Amino acid sequence: MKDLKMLTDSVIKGEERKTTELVQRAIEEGLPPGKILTEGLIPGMKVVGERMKNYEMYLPEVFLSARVMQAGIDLLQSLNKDKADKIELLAKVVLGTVKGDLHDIGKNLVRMMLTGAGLEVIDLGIDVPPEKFVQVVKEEGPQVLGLSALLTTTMSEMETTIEALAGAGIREKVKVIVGGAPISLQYAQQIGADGYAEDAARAVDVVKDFVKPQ
Ligand code: B1M
Repeated sequence: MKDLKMLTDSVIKGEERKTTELVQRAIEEGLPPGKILTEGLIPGMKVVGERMKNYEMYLPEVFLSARVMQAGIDLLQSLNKDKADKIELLAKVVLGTVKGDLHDIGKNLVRMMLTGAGLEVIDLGIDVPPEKFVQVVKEEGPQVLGLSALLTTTMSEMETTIEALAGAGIREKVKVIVGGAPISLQYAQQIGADGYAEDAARAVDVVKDFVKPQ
């Protein structure tokens, strides 16, 4: 496949079978999964986001594109899993999308990249309330907690979650990394997070830095 534009278009159009076929073909042709993701699938969601903002695409179509994007990511992940199994697990990360927020594509990418990098990830899914994060951090004792938010209306739940960790007396036991489209380094610092990553690849760097032997 000369370029990945066909793949980008199939995400925009919400064509599931075509998308998975193109991802499969790209893999067979030896393209690196990271390239398929960043130059094929993600640009498609970017266009969908712009069209959504301009009222050129509505929720049912956005849902379709999101499902197709996830199918493409799942295929890439199945490829990555084989590699991850051979790597010794570095540390444990609890991950989730905060309360009130149903967006999970970016969070799933973060999970996929962390897993691929040899970390054990406990994914709590979407719409996760602060008390659930606290409970799982207590039970599982992860070194890192990852919070994702895509809405300006839900990003404050990150701060609420950090406060809940402090309230439960476990804030110092876990490093907190935050990310998602409306989040910035400045915001992360403002709410007392330990780290911020702009994308899934950088999230791996930040988490690895957290858990590296001192
Ligand atoms: Co929603 N949505 N959505 N949506 N949606 C956005 C976020 C929006 C920007 C669209 C727009 O208007 N242009 C807008 C938010 C505006 C705002 O808050 N200011 C919006 C809105 C308004 C809404 C609804 C309110 C719409 C409505 O109902 N009227 C509603 C809210 C539902 C809810 O959550 N309660 C809603 C619903 C939906 C769908 C369900 C239809 C669907 C989500 C499906 C799903 O996730 N399973 C959806 C989608 C698909 C989008 C857009 C188009 C794409 C998001 C996405 O998956 N991007 C989005 C527009 C956009 O972002 N361009 C939009 C691709 C993904 C790879 O990127 O998630 O940013 P992203 O993840 C990145 C980084 O952010 C980072 O790494 C990832 C990539 O490497 N990252 C982390 C993410 N989490 C991280 C965690 C980390 C580190 C990095 O550490 C832990």
